[in-house]
Amino acid sequence: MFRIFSFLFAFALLSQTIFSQQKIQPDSIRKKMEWFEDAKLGIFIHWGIYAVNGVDESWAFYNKKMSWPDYMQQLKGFTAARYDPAAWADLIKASGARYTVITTKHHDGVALWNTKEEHFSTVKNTPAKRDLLKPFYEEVRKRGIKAGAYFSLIDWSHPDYPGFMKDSSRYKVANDPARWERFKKFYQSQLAEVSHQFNPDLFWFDGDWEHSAEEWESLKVRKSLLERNPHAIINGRLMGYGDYDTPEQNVPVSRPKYNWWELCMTINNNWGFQHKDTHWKTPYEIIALFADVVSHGGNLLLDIGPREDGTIPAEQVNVLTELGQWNKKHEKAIFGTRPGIAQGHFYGPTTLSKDSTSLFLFLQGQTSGTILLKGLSNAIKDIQVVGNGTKLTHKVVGKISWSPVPGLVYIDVPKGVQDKYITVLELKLDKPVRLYQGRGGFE
Ligand code: FHN
Repeated sequence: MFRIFSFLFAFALLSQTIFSQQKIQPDSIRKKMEWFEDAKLGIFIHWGIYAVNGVDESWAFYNKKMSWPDYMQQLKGFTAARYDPAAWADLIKASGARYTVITTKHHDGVALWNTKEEHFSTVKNTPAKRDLLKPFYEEVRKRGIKAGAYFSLIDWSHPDYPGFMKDSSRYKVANDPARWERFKKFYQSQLAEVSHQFNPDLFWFDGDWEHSAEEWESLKVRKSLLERNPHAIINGRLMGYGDYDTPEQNVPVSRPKYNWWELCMTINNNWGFQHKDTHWKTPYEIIALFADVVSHGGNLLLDIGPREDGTIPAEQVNVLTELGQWNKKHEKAIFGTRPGIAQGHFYGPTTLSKDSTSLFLFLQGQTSGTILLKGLSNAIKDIQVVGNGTKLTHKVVGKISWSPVPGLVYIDVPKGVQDKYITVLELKLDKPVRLYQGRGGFE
């Protein structure tokens, strides 16, 4: 009795936590989330004046690594002189990404479009002298890529925004509500500009942690964006009023509980361009993480940080290109798939086709030899190496004809069929996947 009570109590606590974070009922957004669920890969772009000196985007002055005036001096060096939005869009397309999200403004408050508000922008305050978003959105849309807008709620450069440095703020909302009202009006009109000028398919908020949902007026903001475009998707950083969860940098080790989620991750250690950061992940590492994310039902939003002149570092171009070639070869195992089977069945990432009659196994490194699959109740009709067509043989061992316990499946992976990065096997099943998770033996 005590155990049942403890279980119910723990369950109630857990649901309360989940529901207090996520205010939007999954069923009410299921339809509009379809493209997102199938998309799997997005390219994130952090572009701003921080690329001039290669310092932490906005955080450099907030964390007092440099003064705010010194940070803002970078406005003078931001030229976008070699910015080629068509080439950016080509690269994103080549990576296999189905959507992209670009910083319309980061926490430093510098807008990349021609804002009508009295505040910093690349148009008014930098030698670039132009709206950098419009041509980008046009180019990506021409290629059938969904267009997302990163928007920082925080604006540490705005005189009416409370937060400024890590150890000081301008004022407290409770002490000067009229000033906070002015800021809210300002940020909501900038957001309305983004919404009306670019009609993003996805709004990617950031920085909600500094204020409550009531202070930001999250619900009102959500409603106004959806009035303009009812199909727009809103990320989970609007104090509970978003559509999906956004872990950052760390790949979840088990499947998150949310219906939809997206891992945002850098290719080196920073979001924006930094000359000294050479800690690049390799294409293999990115592809392995990508397979892991998709296997857990998530999307990867992979970041690039262009230089101030608009050129993209060669290492980032290389990762996107290699990832794209791998995606092309393994398209059916990634895009439009559903999360795979639990780790106990197979120790590696897996995905399932939408009808779950194809099971895809992702083999780390240059795996060859015999691999094992446990608890698969289906008969396997056929096994092929994805993208090269080689048929593989397998055997089922230990099946007792009169018991529901399936046998162990051993698959032979010969040398020579391996992909340069991650090899994928497609197992065609007799019916939609059925898994056995009992304790084995005579049951
Ligand atoms: O503070 C930002 C950071 O600079 C970067 O933009 C990332 C991207 O997800 N988001 C914030 C922290 O969560």
